[in-house]
Amino acid sequence: MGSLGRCLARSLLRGQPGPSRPAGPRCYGSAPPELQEQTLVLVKPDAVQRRLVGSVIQRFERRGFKLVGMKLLQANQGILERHYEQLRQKPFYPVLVAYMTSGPLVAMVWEGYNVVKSTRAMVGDTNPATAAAGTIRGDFSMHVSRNVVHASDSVETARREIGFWFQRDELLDWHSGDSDYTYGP
Ligand code: DAT
Ligand code: MG
Repeated sequence: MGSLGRCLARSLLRGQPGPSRPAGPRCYGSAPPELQEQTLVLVKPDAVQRRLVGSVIQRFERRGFKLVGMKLLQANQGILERHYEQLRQKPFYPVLVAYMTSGPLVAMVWEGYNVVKSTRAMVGDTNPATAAAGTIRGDFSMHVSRNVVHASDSVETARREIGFWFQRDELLDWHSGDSDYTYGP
């Protein structure tokens, strides 16, 4: 029986009384909500210019998170005004928007258990000078104005930001074959 058949069989079994859910591959549709947390990651224009896109993606893949949306685009002022609304009063805001619209960036949505918190830890401090070695900013950048990536800072912010950058039908609902090895029963 293929994995689709096994998933189907399990979801039928789940409806019956008896022992708890059998061990084995988890069916995507049955994944509990905490495994479906999502966050927005932007690979900023400096990182695209420096050919760092693959290195950033590799870190999230290695960690076990699942890529559910990705696109290359040149952002316009409108989307950046919404994305960085909280920073409008900051002195660096005009320069930040000019830089973020200056060239292509890669927008991605990553999914998994505690992905928002884990991603912030993987990205490191806003200022690369204080970002720990081993973090993306700590390994790939020097100055706060060119700190390689953006990552949502809370589950609620992630929900809002994903809505700015992606249409619902641009996010894929797919079963990741390695989930039996990255999550317990
Ligand atoms: P983070 O990206 O870690 O969530 P933030 O939301 O405070 O940090 O700021 C958003 C971005 O603004 C940050 O990634 C880089 C830029 N930025 C922040 N402080 C800055 C500063 N003092 N000078 C220039 N750019 C700055
Ligand atoms: Mg922020």
